[in-house]
Amino acid sequence: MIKIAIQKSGRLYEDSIQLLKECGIDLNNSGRQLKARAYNFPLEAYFLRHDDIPQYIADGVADAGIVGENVLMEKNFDLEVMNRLGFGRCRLSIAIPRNEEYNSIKDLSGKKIATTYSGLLQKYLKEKEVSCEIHEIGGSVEIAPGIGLADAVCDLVSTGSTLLTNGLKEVETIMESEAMFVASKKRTEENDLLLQKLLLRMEAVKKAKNNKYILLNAPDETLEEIVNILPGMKSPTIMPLAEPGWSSVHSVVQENVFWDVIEKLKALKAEGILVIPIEKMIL
Ligand code: PRT
Repeated sequence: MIKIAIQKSGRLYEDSIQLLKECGIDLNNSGRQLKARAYNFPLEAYFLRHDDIPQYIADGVADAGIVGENVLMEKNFDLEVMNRLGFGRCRLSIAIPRNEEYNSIKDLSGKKIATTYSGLLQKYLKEKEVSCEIHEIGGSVEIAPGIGLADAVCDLVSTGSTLLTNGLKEVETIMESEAMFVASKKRTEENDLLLQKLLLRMEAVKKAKNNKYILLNAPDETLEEIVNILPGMKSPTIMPLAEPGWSSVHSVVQENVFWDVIEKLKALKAEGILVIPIEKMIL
């Protein structure tokens, strides 16, 4: 049985549960207990406060878990990063009152900055050779300048609307963050085998999200060029159509180059292009 730590409630909860579901793992968590067994995989989930998760994993109480990169970097835990999960994306930024002029980081010199991420902020300021007063607070960082507690803030930003509402503007980005699947270095060999099974599923789910299945019809004279821009997993499937001189091509295209590829296919006289989401992709 592997023990996986997941945020109890908050920004990473839904996506974490959804990811496990897509990996074929259904948790018996109807009443939001602190612990839940999976019906169909030897896995037990612990629902914890996000900030506590790295410590539980480092101590070997949980074998692995899902946690924001920002918290891992701030607390510098000795954990193994198994997979970057692509959700919970945000950035740790410094922000100042919107009406203040800002030219460079030197403008922060001597200022008081409120944050819950004093470790990362301190490291950043040291690298930039700027000296500031860091005021560590537990939450609601963004109101600090408005109530006279600090001149600037260093906090997580995703849409930027919290900064906007509080009359602040982002001036420096310290790091970009996303949720990560991390494992304890104290895990047993037996649990590592289960973890590898889970990782294979996670990878299949992630790859499927990053790729689309594509079907199209093309005249035979452009097939060779189409094959070159549609490499697929090994190579595309090509089948002749009932109409002489035409073929059907099936392949897989990465999401990040999708529209570029479509434009090239159109230029090569491809027609009837169908794009289908992939549920799982196992290489
Ligand atoms: O579970 P626990 O209560 O202990 O933890 P928590 O309160 O820190 O959890 P939560 O759910 O707020 O954050 C968990 C993790 O989600 C963070 O450590 C990040 O890795 C990630 N994450 C992603 C975020 C955000 N986006 C985010 N926008 N965490 C917090 N915010 C906050 C930010 O602090 C600010 O108050 O949202 C506000 C800004 O959002 P925008 O959209 O207005 O810019």
